[in-house]
Amino acid sequence: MKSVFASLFAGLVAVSLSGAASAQTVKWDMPTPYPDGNFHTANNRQFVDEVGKATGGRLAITVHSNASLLKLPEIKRGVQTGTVQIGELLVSTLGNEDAIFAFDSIPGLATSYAQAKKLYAIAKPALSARLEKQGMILLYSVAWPPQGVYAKKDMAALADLKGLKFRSYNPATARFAQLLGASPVTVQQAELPQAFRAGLAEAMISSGATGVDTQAWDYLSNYYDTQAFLPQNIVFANKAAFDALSEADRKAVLAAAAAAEARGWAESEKLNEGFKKTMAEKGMKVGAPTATMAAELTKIGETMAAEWADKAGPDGKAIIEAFKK
Ligand code: PCA
Repeated sequence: MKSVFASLFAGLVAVSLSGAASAQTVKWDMPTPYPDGNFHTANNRQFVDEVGKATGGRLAITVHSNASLLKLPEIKRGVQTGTVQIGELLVSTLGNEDAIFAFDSIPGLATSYAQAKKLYAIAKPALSARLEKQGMILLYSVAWPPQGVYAKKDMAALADLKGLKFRSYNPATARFAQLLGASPVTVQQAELPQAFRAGLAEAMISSGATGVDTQAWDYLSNYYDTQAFLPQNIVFANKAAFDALSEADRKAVLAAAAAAEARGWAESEKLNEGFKKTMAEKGMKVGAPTATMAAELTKIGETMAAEWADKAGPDGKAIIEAFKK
């Protein structure tokens, strides 16, 4: 008898607890510009799972991949105004607003994962402060693989791109195109195959990850592994939405974010060679840049580093100095 009552009572407690939990479930929407097969998206989904588990389901985040909810240029404002509570974007796309956000897109400055990680660690307080000032909190960053040059023919030099329509994805790659004597055209990753097929773009700089995501072999034929820089995606949240969580849930989000950052960087590095291999298997010519290309890249990098230092003010100067130490 007693045990029946005990289990009935336990059952009632469980029902009322789960009722309370679902009443308190907070739902966040998380737009990202990148598709489901992308490694950033996979990493974000794991972050979301871990947050769900660690908060006992109190915080449920829905990932909206491939620019399906908001397009990249809309994501920052979406998070800032609270239309969505959390989002992912390529941080350097904000480079016109403040050059600090483009710390990662200077060719030749940080060209390996170790260097990019060092640069990020140095720049992070400045990035965080700018987002906080605008009512947002930086949760984690993950680097794309090193950037290489995609073309439709064999090239001896980057100067061969002169006069071509060069797809750019941020102010720095638009400047890169100009310095090559090419015409920059902004195209989001989600629209790449259509843009190339329509002849709106003829060459670009990007990672092997994007080549594989968008099946570059259908519209491009050459990949020069210039390893120019490693641009980063950031995941960030609306500060008021974050502050509205309980302390335990805020801690859970930050812990899952730290894990996502470590995992994402490791994944990016681990997958990099495989992306290039896949492109080669699909028939693209994948190889090292020529000596001429390497020299051109160094020169362009020097110009862009000087321009960036001019624009990025004292914080920018401090970042470069600390990085070169
Ligand atoms: N892929 C993204 C940004 C950097 C990268 O490697 C893109 O091409 O849009």
